[in-house]
Amino acid sequence: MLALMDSFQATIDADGRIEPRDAMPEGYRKTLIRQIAQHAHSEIIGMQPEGNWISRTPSLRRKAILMAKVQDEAGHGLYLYAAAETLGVDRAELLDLLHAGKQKYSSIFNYPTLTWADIGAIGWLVDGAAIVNQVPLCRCSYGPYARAMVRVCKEESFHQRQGFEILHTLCNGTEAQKAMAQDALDRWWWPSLMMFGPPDASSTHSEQSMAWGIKRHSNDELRQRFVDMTVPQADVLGIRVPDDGLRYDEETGHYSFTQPDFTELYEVVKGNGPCNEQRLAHRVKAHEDGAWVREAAAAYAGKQAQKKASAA
Ligand code: FAQ
Repeated sequence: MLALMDSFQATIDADGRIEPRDAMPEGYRKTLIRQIAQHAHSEIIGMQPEGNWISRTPSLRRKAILMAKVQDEAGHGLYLYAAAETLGVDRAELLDLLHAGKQKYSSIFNYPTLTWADIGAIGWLVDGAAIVNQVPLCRCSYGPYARAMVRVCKEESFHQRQGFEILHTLCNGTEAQKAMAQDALDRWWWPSLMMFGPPDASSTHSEQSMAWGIKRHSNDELRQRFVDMTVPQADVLGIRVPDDGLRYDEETGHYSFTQPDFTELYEVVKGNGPCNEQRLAHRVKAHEDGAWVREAAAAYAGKQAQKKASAA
């Protein structure tokens, strides 16, 4: 066993990939299950805030685009549950844990989408933050997670552009439309910064996850990267990031900015955000309503297996 663990460490040290059949410490396996499951749950719960606008898009073109985007998020959830299953868990088990409130999903999806501009803000800011967080995960030390991330990131960058384009249209429309875009930025800016997790000093998992090559950058490094990328985009839109402390530092080449109120993040993660109850109740109902589909698929697979066995 010691030799097997030596080979795990040697692979990590050489920046190689750990594959499902390789030996791995139990802590590594558990950390990956926690993070990948949380990520998968975020993708499927993340369909709800945007799904809320599919029947109310301003045009047929916008409806087709939004439906495709929401469907992509479902696909991301599926790749991620499949990646988690390579670690020896079952997706049904992970969903039960989500429904029982024992596994988390991203805090960001507990905020409401009040106007059409919020759909633009989700694409621009939330998918934008997701890209900043997930591009380094394409180099994660666990092979199946890293490979899933490559395709996810390609799709997320398309999502980010569609969100930006919605806001660009609004910002070049009437005064009322531009005000709607500003209001969306005002409400989504701080929750987007919180998506990167607690500050490094309070992050429980970062140090170990970075040593194992699961995370490549700390929460604060990625938050900074997101601010540096996004502020010039807000300038292009002609709307203002709601932070009086925002300054560009010529010397460092980075923006200094006000940190979000992390007590709000902890409250939302604990279940006290504006939409936590609604999101989970909707998810549980969708799961229960879909039981007959799962049962039918299992019955069909059983019949096919029987047919194959009797033909052999
Ligand atoms: N929300 O020690 P750390 C998307 C928890 S996908 C909720 O720093 P870690 C696509 C954390 O789990 C968005 N909980 O943790 C899309 C831990 O609690 P635990 C999801 C949070 O894991 C777009 C505790 O706090 N992306 O947006 C949050 O090292 C549009 C201590 O934190 C991913 O999941 C939070 N924001 O770093 C879909 C990416 N932050 O488990 C639809 C992969 C922290 O000990 C529409 N995940 N916590 O009970 C990651 O990169 C990491 O897991 C972090 C957290 C960075 C999220």
